[in-house]
Amino acid sequence: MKVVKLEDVLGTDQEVDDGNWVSRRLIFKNDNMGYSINDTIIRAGTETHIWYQNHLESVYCIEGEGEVETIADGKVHPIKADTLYVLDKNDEHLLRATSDMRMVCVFNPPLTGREVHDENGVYPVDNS
Ligand code: 9YT
Repeated sequence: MKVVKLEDVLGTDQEVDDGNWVSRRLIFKNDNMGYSINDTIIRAGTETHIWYQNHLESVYCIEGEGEVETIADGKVHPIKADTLYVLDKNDEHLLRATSDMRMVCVFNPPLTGREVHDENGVYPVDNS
């Protein structure tokens, strides 16, 4: 087994800053677990368009407050600590943070570790 500490990821290339958010990538594809896990901070006052067409993602909020608007139905889902949202239909959405939000993000298939969003809020499919 292995133990991964956030402090060992900070300041390395496993810490990916996309402006609206900074994603600390704890395990990813090379760990061969079939999923990846990030500890991500969504910065206060931001709105991010996200549409993971190639990945399923579950997001557990452990700090902060904000909301998710699902584009297909226009529903707004308040998110705060101890709330999990599950993008089980590759849902296109807008993520808005009222305060800094700390999220535990699980991706299937796993991220390679270096992804940032493209202009449509998508991470590319990894065929390697
Ligand atoms: C919650 C969310 O999807 N934020 C965007 C960043 C992404 N989850 C990541 O790579 O950690």
